[in-house]
Amino acid sequence: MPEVEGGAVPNQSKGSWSSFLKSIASFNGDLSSLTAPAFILSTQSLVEFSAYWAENTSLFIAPTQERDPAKRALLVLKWLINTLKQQYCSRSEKLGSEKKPLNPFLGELFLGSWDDEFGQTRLVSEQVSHHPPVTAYCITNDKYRIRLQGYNGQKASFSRTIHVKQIGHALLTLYPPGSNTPETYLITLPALHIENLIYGAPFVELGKFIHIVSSTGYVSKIDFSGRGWLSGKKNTFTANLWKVGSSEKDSIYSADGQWSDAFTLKEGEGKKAKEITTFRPGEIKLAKLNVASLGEQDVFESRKAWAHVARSIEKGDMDAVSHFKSRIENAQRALRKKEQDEKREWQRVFFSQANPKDELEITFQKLVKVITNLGTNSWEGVAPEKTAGVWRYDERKAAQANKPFHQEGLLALGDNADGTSAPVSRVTTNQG
Ligand code: HC3
Repeated sequence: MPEVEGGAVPNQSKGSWSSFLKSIASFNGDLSSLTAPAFILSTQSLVEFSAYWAENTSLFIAPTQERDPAKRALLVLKWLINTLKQQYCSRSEKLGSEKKPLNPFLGELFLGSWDDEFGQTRLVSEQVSHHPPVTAYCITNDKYRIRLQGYNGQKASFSRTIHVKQIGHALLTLYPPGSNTPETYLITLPALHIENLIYGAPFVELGKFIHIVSSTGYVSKIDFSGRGWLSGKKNTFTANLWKVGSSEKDSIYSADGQWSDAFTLKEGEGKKAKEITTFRPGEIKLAKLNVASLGEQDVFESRKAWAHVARSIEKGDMDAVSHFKSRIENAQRALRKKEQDEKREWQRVFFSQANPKDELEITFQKLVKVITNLGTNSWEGVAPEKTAGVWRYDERKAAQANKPFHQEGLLALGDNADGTSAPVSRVTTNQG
């Protein structure tokens, strides 16, 4: 890895950025083990990222209003392409670069809701595993009878830059107008890599492809090509939607363009395709996510739990950052030890392991087969050994979920119940 080439790296951080780049070149694939300089640290934890799936509430609920199954599948594709800008560009656009998010601790929660003309869309995001790190989420709009749930972990490697494979998948379940029979869409997750590291202003580019397969018999494939060979434009993609049994060449719909800027939806495929509409994700109105104030949050809720760390990052006080991180990490270690001694497992508040007998799982297995039969995939959408299981939203648990979410309370974060700080026994942190 060459030396820092200036760009966005503050003068006083050039040395630490250079060391960071060197450490990346030899890292072991565990993104949380990277020690990054203060200017590139985010105050936001990865559990918050689940919100990107449904900030465009109008597009999220749109398929529930469409009677034609092929058009419904197209609306799902349109919603998904539109989420990509939020998922993969919004932080760079807002903060000038992709920062290093906080690594969620086991049991960390991010809860919120979008309350707008489409009613309430509720978000629940929970860190269900720490080794390996896995975040599960569920987003539900009861009024429009639609739910997205999923989970993901990341596996990173280094070759010229950081490459990240996402392990996990998402499941969208909805009811077509007037129907009480649910339909399900299985969504795979894109591979990504980090560009522009050397200049200290990293951003994400997507690679390879993803699929959406539906229980109604449609398949969509989105191919990502980064900066297009022909157009030279970033974040380019092509997408096709076809009926299972026919082929991509006989697509009913297609789309191409830039997922971060403008793309065109078409009827048919290739030269014969007829333009339907051109879409600009940047023009979509995003709903505001309502999150409880810090005073109202449970100690396991992300922004409350990381408040000291976030404030220290904002102040650029790295000693305080590592002090407060160590406090959480040490408390977490103590909890894990206690669980081991008492031979019990940490209780997840909203999620459980999938039950293979559930209707959703039977549908899921059929959709997995559809993807496998496409023969294009070496996806890790179901690799239970890499995600500590297959995680699903558990209605029964959720109905009982009340604050305080865990009896361990403040102790889980290294604070005493009276609000004083527990001593930091070992100041070793692998975050930051
Ligand atoms: C790779 C990533 C963490 C994972 C982020 C994920 C895959 C999380 C799930 C969301 O649905 C989508 C998503 C978007 C962005 C992904 C992050 C981009 C950068 C971050 C690395 C851990 C940071 C590497 C450090 C640095 C300084 C190079 O940015």
